[in-house]
Amino acid sequence: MSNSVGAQRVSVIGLGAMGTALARALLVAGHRVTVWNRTAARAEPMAAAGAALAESAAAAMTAADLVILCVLDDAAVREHLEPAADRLRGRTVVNLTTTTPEQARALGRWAHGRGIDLVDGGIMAVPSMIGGPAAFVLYSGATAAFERFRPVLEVFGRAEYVGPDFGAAAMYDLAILGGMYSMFAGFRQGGQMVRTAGGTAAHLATLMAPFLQAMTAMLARYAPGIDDPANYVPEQSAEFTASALATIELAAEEAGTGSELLGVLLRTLPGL
Ligand code: FVH
Repeated sequence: MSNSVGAQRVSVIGLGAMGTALARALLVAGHRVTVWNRTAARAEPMAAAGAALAESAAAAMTAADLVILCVLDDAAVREHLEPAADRLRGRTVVNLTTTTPEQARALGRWAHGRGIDLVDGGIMAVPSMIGGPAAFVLYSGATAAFERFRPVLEVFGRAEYVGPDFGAAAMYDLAILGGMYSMFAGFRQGGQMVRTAGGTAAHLATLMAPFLQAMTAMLARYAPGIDDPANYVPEQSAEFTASALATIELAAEEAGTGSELLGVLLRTLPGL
């Protein structure tokens, strides 16, 4: 056992790539795990690893005090939770399915009205990272239920509780992913640009990665510009930022690589 609360009865519904990794981590930590997956064959490896197979999603929900869902989307979550509302009363449901904040809030209101403790989660890891040092999971919603099961949830990775608003974990999750995709879009733009100068995206990656890593320190310094813009004094003025972006936009146009991304940045980024 890797946690101090002893073995807990935990059910995992959904054994895709991520649900399987979660169930495995729970087994490794010594918990009594019941699993269910829509396609039964996909659950067999987990049975071989020591999990109990439930005959239905409803049976999995009554087999544990803590029920974890990790299925495709909000519709799949609803499909299984709604008919099981009576069985779930008094239990904790942790939904690790990616949904929007509003979907998470609607599910939270639904659960609250039926005496179910809902904790919504956003997994900041790919399946192979689960249980490893770099994985972390954002949680929000029912505070006491989260604290009660925190030692169990920590087997997946660091557990970051971001508040009682059911939608908060999804909001942070999607905000972080938005930052990640913006970085990839910038790299794609840059890769296309350096190729017109005889370079390669592979070489650019070796140069851009350490620079961007150093720039991440700027996020915390820039945060007051978003949290408290009236009192924020930028280190780099709006004029400087606009001029830098206009130069990159012009270079992209000269290179013939398309410059839509820079246009968006010019419209959205004030001084840093
Ligand atoms: N994989 C990842 O890296 C990301 C990391 C961040 C969080 N996501 C979210 O986790 C949810 C599940 O993702 P997954 O990677 O496990 O996805 P799949 O391997 O495609 O498995 C999907 C499972 O969902 C089941 N499923 C789909 N529709 C239904 C339904 N209507 N009723 C019941 N289960 C359903 C599917 O079952 P089956 O196809 O095997 O029968 C799989 O178990 C997801 O929200 C990610 O955004 C993962």
